[in-house]
Amino acid sequence: MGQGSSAGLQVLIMGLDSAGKSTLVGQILTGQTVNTSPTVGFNVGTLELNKQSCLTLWDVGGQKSMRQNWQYYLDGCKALVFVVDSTDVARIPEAQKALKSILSDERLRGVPLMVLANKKDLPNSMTIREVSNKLNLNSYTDRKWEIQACSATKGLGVQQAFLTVNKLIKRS
Ligand code: G3D
Ligand code: MG
Repeated sequence: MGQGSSAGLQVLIMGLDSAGKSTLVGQILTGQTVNTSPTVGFNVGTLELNKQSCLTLWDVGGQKSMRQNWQYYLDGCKALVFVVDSTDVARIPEAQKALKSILSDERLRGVPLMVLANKKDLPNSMTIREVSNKLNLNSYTDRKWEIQACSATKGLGVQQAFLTVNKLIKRS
């Protein structure tokens, strides 16, 4: 991502395809549930939290074929938001591997991590404790991280999530 592309702090939104990344970004930027289609390339938008804080959100496509492109967005990244479909028990090992792989990149050293256990409106969604265990978050001792549940479609926990992201950046 280019340094001069925006004034905001660069925040990367990642996760497997269908986790709800584009819905989340649509919800926080417009306050509405937007129709999404599988993201090809990326979506970008600027979120003004308050007079002092402005986040530039990069929503990068999560399909397997896109993941090799993730590395191009890492320069200048101030926080990583990793979105998980908390109803998708079958794919959480894949999410764990994808997260581990991104975080092993030198450019993300010390960059804070926000994990969002999305789709909490659905029955059978895993608790944040379960998601946290399955993603092995306790192993990430060399960066600040947080996990919260949210529902991107209902807008639950979404505002709170980005306020936390901002705090993590300020403290990192
Ligand atoms: P992605 O950008 O991570 O690939 P999308 O994911 O934002 O495109 O969302 C994938 C699907 O999950 C969409 O459904 C979307 O409506 C749904 N979704 C996203 N967030 C939530 C949530 O919090 N709760 C529920 N119940 N569904 C959610 P479709 O049907 O369009 O594929
Ligand atoms: Mg998408």
